[in-house]
This record gives sequence, C-alpha cells and structure tokens, in this order.
Amino acid sequence: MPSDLPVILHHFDESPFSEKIRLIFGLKQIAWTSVRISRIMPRPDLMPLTGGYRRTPVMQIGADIYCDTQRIIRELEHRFPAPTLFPGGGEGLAWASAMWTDKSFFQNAVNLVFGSLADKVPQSFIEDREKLRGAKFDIAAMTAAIPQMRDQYRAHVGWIETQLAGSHPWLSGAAPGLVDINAYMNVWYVRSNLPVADQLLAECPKVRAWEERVRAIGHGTRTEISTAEALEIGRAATPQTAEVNDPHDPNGRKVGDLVDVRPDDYGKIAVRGRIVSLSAQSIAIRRHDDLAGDIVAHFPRAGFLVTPVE
Ligand SMILES: N[C@@H](CCC(=O)N[C@@H](CS)C(=O)NCC(=O)O)C(=O)O
Repeated sequence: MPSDLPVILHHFDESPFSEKIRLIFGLKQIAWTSVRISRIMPRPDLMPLTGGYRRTPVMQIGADIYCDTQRIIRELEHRFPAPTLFPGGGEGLAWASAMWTDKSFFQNAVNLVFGSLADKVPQSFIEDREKLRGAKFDIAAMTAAIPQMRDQYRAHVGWIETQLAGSHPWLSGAAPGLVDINAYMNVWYVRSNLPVADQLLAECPKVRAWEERVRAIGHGTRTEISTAEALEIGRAATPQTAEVNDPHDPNGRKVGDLVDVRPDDYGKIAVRGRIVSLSAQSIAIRRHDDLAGDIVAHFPRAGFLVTPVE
C-alpha cells in the first residue's frame, strides 16, 4: 500500500544498520528519499521527529517515524509485500535472526573494526559513542582483543558458510530474504573498513560469492533531500496510524496510556508519548513537538522497554 508520502531514510553512508534498509529498498525495488545525517550528535532537525531516539537509521513516512531496523523492516514488508523477505517461509526464525546479527555478531564486528582502526578513530567519535553506550568506548581494549575477535568472527561467518552448503544461493533458499540482509550487514561492515576482510574469509568461498550476490541487489532508486526538508515534511503531515488496542497485552496497557519507550541495550533515551497502537511486535506513541508538530513514533517490542508514566 504505497502512499503519496515519500519513504524517507535518515542515515549515514557508513552505517551498517542503514545498509540493511538500503538493501531492502533494492530487493523490493523501492524509490526512496535519503536524508544524510551526521555520524555523531547533535542532529537538531532529526530529534524533533524522533523525540530523542538517537540511533541510526530512522525511517519517516510523513509524520510517522519508525525507529530501529526491526520496526522499519516490518513496515516495509507490510507496505511493499512483493517480493517478500520470507521467500522460503521460516518467517519467525528470520525475524529472530536479528538477535544474532544485530547483537552478538555486530558487537564482534564493531570491536574488530574499531580495534583495528585504533588511533585513526577521531576523539569526537569516541566521546559520542561513550555517551551512546553510557560506558567507555575503550579502543585500546578492543585492539588488545583483536585475536579473540578474529576467532569470534570466524565462528559467525562459519555459520553463514555452513548454511550456504548445498546448491542454494541464499540463506533462505532460492531467493534472497531477511536473513541474508541481517547477516550481510556485518560482513559489509568489516569489508568496508578492514583491508584484511578477504583474509578473514579465506576459508569461506561460499560467503565470498554470496557477498557479491547480496551487493548486486543494490539500493533501489535514491533521491536526496536535506534534514531541514525532512523536518518540514513531518511538520506538514498528519500521522496516519489508526488506534489499535491489544486485548492480550500482558500488562493491561491500552490506547491513551502515557508511557516512556526506550532501547534496553544502548542509546537508552526515553521517548514519551500516549499509546496509539499496540501489539506483540510493535508499539506506536503520539507526541507533540514544537518544531515537528504531531508525530507518531513506532518501536519494536523485543529489545525495548515500555514504562508507564504516573
Ligand atoms: N537496534 C538498532 C541498532 C542501530 C545502531 O546501533 N546503529 C548505529 C549506527 S550503524 C548507531 O545508532 N550509532 C549511533 C548513532 O548513529 O547515533 C537498529 O536495529 O536500528
């Protein structure tokens, strides 16, 4: 159900999580609008739209703001169902694969990349990511851990190699799907930053061939606008999200409740608003911002905390 409103992605080119979404645009042949944001805070035109959520990427469709790739991908599959991200079935495990690729595998790739870049990492970036994590971004410790990180990376890519054994070209079988996109993000990230990327895949010929196939999916059709233009689109639009209660909500939450929503791992900034829509996989909250107007922000449930505001 494509609408007249542009599908806007707030992202930066080096961002691996954004690469997942760019590839889904490619896979589904979506024409999208790119807003390049800075790699570090502040992001003064984006925060009015997200209500403080600061991780990258964020998708915007009018005054509806989708936070976290889990939630963005669910929306894209809903609005652009063909071709599906679940070509071989297996939808449940495909969603769950993000808990491997976005957490354990990603932390491994991050440590490998920044440990190897070492003194090339700008101080401003380190300080920004310390605020994001609420903990030290300890490059020296990452450098010291490189041997361990190589071992871990080998184990992660080894699973991809094993999954590709046999004649099927994709992790989901005959066609590319969400598991390919999720897993590829980390291989892309290491390849984009480390000259040893090929060496690290020396014993994984199927991963190297698969990597080329995923890259060839491309990014769909991209048009650029500025952060200020995106904010204006948000301000001029009305949120499109219908009110939906969840009769099975285990905590009795309902439309209209005032809540804080925040990630449970890093970038734990609370976004406050009134519930508009609720389900096992999604929560949408309405808020008002002086610059952005009325906004509905959408989050996934796994990996997020919802707390009532008294
Ligand atoms: N679970 C989040 C993780 C996103 C994430 O960690 N993105 C990185 C950039 S690739 C980030 O937010 N870095 C800090 C920032 O951009 O402010 C998702 O799936 O969207």
